[in-house]
Amino acid sequence: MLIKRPSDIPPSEITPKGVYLRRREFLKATGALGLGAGLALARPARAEEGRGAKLAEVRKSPLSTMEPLTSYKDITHYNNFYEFGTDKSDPAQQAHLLRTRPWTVAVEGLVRRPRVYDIDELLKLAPLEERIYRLRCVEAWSMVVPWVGYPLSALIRQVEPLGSAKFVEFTTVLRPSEMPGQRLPILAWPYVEGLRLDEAMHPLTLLCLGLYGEVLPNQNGAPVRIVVPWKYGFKSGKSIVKIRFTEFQPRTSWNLAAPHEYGFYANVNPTVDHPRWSQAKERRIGEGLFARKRDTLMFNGYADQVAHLYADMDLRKHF
Ligand SMILES: Nc1nc2c(c(=O)[nH]1)N[C@H]1C(S)=C(S)[C@@H](COP(=O)(O)O)O[C@H]1N2
Ligand SMILES: [Mo]
Repeated sequence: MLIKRPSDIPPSEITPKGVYLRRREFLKATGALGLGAGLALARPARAEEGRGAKLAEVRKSPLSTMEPLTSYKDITHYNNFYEFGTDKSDPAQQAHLLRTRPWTVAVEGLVRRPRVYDIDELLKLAPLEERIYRLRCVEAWSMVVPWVGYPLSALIRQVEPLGSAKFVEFTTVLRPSEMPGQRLPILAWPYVEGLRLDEAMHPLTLLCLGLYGEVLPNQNGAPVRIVVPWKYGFKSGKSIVKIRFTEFQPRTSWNLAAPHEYGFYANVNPTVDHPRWSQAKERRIGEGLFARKRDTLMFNGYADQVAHLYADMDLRKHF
């Protein structure tokens, strides 16, 4: 999101100079370790070498959208995962560097039963469901993704939040040796996101372990990520290692980087523009740059299920 432009304008025309410079530095940083763009191109990206392991016993959810799915190829090759670089194509090239096993997630803070979960425990904690959700990025594009996971509430119930817990903070793994973007001051690493406890408990909020019936590809946040379908994509932290319950609103990476542009709530809202572009419409990835844009829907189309969470809030103020 540091590339502050609508995605359908060629970067050469509009990319701010600072971003160009950062990108050059990024290539230098990765190049110095033999991981530069040239080499990465010479070697096939992991996502093309084969698909992930199939997940067994995945039920279909009635909460899925019926819209046509974005292709596996687009979902895995058009990514925001700044730990692997700021270009949409960087994560598919670089994310194989991340070792996703062994992996644990510490669940801590204001809970009665804090616990460290192994990824294999998380895979079995609740029945896996396929949930087809729209994903709306703050950059005014969208996709339709068949996620696999289960409601985050299943995990939250196990740890028993205390009455004082009002927010949940999600922290991505900090591993600069495997995540070249973390060697650069792109964001305050590790990536941190957060939700209010009632948002985290909402049945639409997923603890996500897969897509297209398979384990999550690294570039989509393996081995475990959050998916909050009514909020802009940046609220859904990838490759998380910590879930912490707090009394006060967490300090999140994007909100710290640019508080006037990326609010804590970040609910998809066509009537509240980003300071530098409209949020009224979106481009659906895979339809081509010249396809007609779609109208962005309030709460990304999930208003019936989630509007009540914000009944007394001014969504212009709490954007
Ligand atoms: N750790 C981490 N999580 C992240 C991001 C990131 O850069 N780092 N990008 C966010 C943004 S802006 C979006 S749109 C979604 C993209 O998810 P996808 O690549 O699986 O479509 O991931 C979100 N989660
Ligand atoms: Mo995004």
